Amino acid sequence: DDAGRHAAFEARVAADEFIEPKDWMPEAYRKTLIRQISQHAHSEIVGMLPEGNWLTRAPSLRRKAILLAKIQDECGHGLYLYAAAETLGVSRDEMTEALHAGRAKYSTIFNYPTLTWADIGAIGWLVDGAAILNQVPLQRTSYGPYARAMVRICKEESFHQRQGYESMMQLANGTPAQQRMAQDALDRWWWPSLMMFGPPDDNSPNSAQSMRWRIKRDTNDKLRQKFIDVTVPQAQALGLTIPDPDLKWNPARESYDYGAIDWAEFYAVVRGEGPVAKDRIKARIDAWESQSWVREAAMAHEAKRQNKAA
Ligand code: FAQ
Repeated sequence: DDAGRHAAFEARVAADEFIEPKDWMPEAYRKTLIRQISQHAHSEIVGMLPEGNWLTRAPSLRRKAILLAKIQDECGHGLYLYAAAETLGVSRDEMTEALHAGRAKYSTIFNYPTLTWADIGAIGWLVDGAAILNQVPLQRTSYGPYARAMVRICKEESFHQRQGYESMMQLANGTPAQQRMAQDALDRWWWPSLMMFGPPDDNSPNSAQSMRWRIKRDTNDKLRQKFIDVTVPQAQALGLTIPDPDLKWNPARESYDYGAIDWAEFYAVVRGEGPVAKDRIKARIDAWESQSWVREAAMAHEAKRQNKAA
């Protein structure tokens, strides 16, 4: 009966077993996973746009090759994640439709513009750095296909973070103009990066249930603090200043205290009011429409192949 299946499900989750696509699961568990995984997939795909903005203007062949590879990795991450969400009974087309119609969310961070080349380094260092901290625990999330997708994604994000930091090192040790550019990028990306972890725990409606179901393995605030603690020494090593006058080591907590995050800005961006939110969705819709011939050609080719086989 339903109560029995429910209890068995809860016991398996509590024992850290993976739940697989054909296993029974509560409808709310399925829904919250579709929500989180599809948002995550959309973030990877929309996340290609700010970086794509600099592809034709990368300062050297080496930097261009690295950036191309990184953007292609993000596309691959989106594909693994869409495939993981599809195992829960939602189609790729439904998810795409929801994104284009403004019904699906994607990370707030990708609604900010990439104004200079240093932003590409800052994204690798800070945005991929934040993404890794959030995603390493997700390798042990309770839904098997999501957890397995995260393993490869984390390996690639780790390379992305390193290349971003290396690029920042070059700028931070460069000419005064390059140093100013690096500092300006840190100034603009620092606070939005902290917002990637989501609202504070006491204002995070999904956290309690997602933690109980072991979809999330750590809370938003805990991961945000961890990110700050690992990133501050990295900024110091670059000789850059984190734009937070209240940032201070707290020996009792063995962590950094930090200043107030502008949550009004966060919620405005979540509502779709980010600086370049409209351009991002327009770019996705334009790509979907102008590339429809590729999908049609692939379908026609497959139909021909099947005819031949028959
Ligand atoms: N942006 O109750 P909670 C990347 C929403 S990394 C937009 O705390 P939850 C790599 C939240 O959905 C970025 N919305 O929610 C890359 C919820 O609304 P809903 C993607 C946000 O789910 C690097 C409401 O606020 N990573 O792409 C945000 O328990 C470079 C209440 O929040 C992931 O998606 C936000 N920042 O915790 C690519 C990681 N924060 O859905 C290219 C997986 C919260 O009820 C270049 N996701 N909201 O309508 C997660 O870990 C979680 O979903 C959280 C949010 C932690 C993001």
